[in-house]
Amino acid sequence: MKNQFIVIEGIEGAGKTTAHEAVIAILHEHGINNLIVTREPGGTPLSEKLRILIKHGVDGETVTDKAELLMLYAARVQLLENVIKPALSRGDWVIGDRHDLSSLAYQVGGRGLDIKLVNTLRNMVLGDFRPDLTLYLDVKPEISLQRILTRSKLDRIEQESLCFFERVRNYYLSLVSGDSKIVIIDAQQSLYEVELSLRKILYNWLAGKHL
Ligand code: T5A
Repeated sequence: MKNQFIVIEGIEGAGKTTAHEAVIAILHEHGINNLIVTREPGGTPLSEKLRILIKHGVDGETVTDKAELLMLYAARVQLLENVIKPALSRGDWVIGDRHDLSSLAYQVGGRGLDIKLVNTLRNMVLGDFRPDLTLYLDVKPEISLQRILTRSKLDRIEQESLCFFERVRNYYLSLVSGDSKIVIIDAQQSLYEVELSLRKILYNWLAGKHL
């Protein structure tokens, strides 16, 4: 199999960071060592600055939903053109912590922005570039938010209501069904069981079997 772009998606506390490590280990077991990891928003010097603005805003000023969307796509196009596409051209594998699906789930599903606006921006910025495989970790917000409550300080988006994360999750679920390049994983299982699921999916996928 030629090098691929694999993305891990899900709401806060779904276990993406943990899954990332499992995916890398599984690829190593297949002799795939030429890989890079990315995160969104972030992953380039400019995108990391935008990440701070997206997550924390600026004191005394409301971040509008449209400004949030534009910052996310500015960060994404920097990462795509300066890191992801060059890596894929070199023959490296790319493992992404979030990509474009997050904007549909959070900005359309969560914030309620018009899908036509997001699709127009998406087509202009990304064209037809899409991940080869997306692993969507599905978990109820009431469970995942419990997992992140131990953090000392929640950021601007993490402070959103349970209803917001329910809308995000429902939108994810609506996008996942019917897309053969997105696989859903039950992230309410134990960490061990999630890793077993990832292992099974990736072994089949790498062997070219239908998912
Ligand atoms: N955003 C991002 C948008 O709104 N639109 C976009 O287009 C994009 C790209 C990014 C923020 O930006 C928003 C979404 C986000 O709000 P971030 O810090 O990168 O910010 O946030 P997340 O990506 O959500 O990262 P988190 O760390 O919050 O979630 P993870 O990575 O899914 O969770 P993880 O792996 O760190 O696990 C959290 C805790 O839960 C435990 C772990 O051990 C850890 O302690 N855990 C489990 N415990 C029991 N059972 C399991 N199965 C567990 N899985 C994990």
